[in-house]
Amino acid sequence: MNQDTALPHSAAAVADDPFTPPASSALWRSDFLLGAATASYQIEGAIHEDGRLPSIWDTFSATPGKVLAGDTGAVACDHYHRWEADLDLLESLNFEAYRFSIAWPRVMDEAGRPNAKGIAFYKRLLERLKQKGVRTFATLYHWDLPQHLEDRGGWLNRDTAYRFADYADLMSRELSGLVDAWMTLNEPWCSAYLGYGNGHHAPGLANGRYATQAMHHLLLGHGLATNVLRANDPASTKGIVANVGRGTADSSSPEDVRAARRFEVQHNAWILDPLLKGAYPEELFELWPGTEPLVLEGDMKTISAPLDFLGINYYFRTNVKSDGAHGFVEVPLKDVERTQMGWEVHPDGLRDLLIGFGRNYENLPPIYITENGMASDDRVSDGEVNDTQRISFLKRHLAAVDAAIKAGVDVRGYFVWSLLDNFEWAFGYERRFGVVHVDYDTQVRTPKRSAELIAHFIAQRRALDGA
Ligand code: IFM
Repeated sequence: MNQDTALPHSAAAVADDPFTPPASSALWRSDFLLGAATASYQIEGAIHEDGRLPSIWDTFSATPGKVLAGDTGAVACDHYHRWEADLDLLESLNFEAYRFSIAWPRVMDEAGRPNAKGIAFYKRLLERLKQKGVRTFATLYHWDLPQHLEDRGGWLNRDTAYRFADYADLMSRELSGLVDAWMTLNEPWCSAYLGYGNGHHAPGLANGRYATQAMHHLLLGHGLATNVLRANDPASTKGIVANVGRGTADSSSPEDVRAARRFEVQHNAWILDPLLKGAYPEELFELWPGTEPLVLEGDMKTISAPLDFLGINYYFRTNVKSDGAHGFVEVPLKDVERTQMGWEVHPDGLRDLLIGFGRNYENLPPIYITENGMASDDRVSDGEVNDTQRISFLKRHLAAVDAAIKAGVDVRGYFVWSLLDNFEWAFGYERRFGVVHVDYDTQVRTPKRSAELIAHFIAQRRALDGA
């Protein structure tokens, strides 16, 4: 087992530890999993290697004006070639679990036949994680749809949901026994709304009706894939990951309170209601009249198949007021702490959402916080990165998780976003979310102080546990 003492700057980093949770925190329980997360397109690079096909993000990022500074994922963190060293780094930071995603265009050809070289990459990765005793959380879809499927309509085409189930079938036969937890989709809200509703993400379409139809096919794909995963890999757990947003009202007027509720309907209930209640929230279509998707008989039953866990990604809150009609408009708060993304730091939002989900969904499955973190303009100085805002951010969000657990919500683990600085979609490489700094010219990795403090906390837990 790696000790935190093996870290380059750990003695200095932990001398005045501003991170470790208080003894009363539920996070000291050794069965509360602490992990780090990444996603294929954001770290792998090697987009033309070993038979990988183009994805919608290759196309989108190569389109002028779509991504800041014209950045693309062509090289990213070069993880496809550096995966062994990256897993050694993960281990040296004492992370107990690793959440990563599989690139669909790497593992299947246009006819749906397996691509042995692409599959072998993920097999090697998983086998190495198993050797290291790291729990494996694999996401099937973190936004890199094969371009040939987009050319046939992408998520607007119902057939894509069935192709997704075929892909889940292949992966769960090939990787059975190596994955502890499967996640079908990462953040369907982003795929549907940013991809098809406002065009900020690939494939870059902007139409409200498209967004709801794409969401329906994404969720259908999730339900079909979940059944397949259950049949092929019964020992693993199966879930889905939703990004959730906290909306608060700018005033106590009934209109503003309704606007805040509708913000959360649009961000949260749009996904969680079909999954956990088997129906879309009616208020969604009051907010967006005339956008009801085409739903076939049996779809909602497929979508609401039981989940073993729910992944929750949380980043910030949005303060809103009524738009004078059915919806909401953002009223940015002044004098609040923000991150490099401009997102407000609001840990209470995570606590309140978790407690609210517990009340609203009587069949709420166990929860993992599958992403939480922040971007800052981190620089290496004398070989170190002192990311003080992130340390405080993570500590406060972990305290919010602890508060939710104490209020009765079953939260089983927490993954920091992200292990590495990486390709932050439309913002390219400028926004740094990693607990490990990446120099994109040299590909040198430098653990930030936040990483060292997390490693130190996990080492303390292990020591107490006698591990
Ligand atoms: O980088 C993304 C990730 O891919 C999905 N969730 C939000 C992160 C930060 O924007």
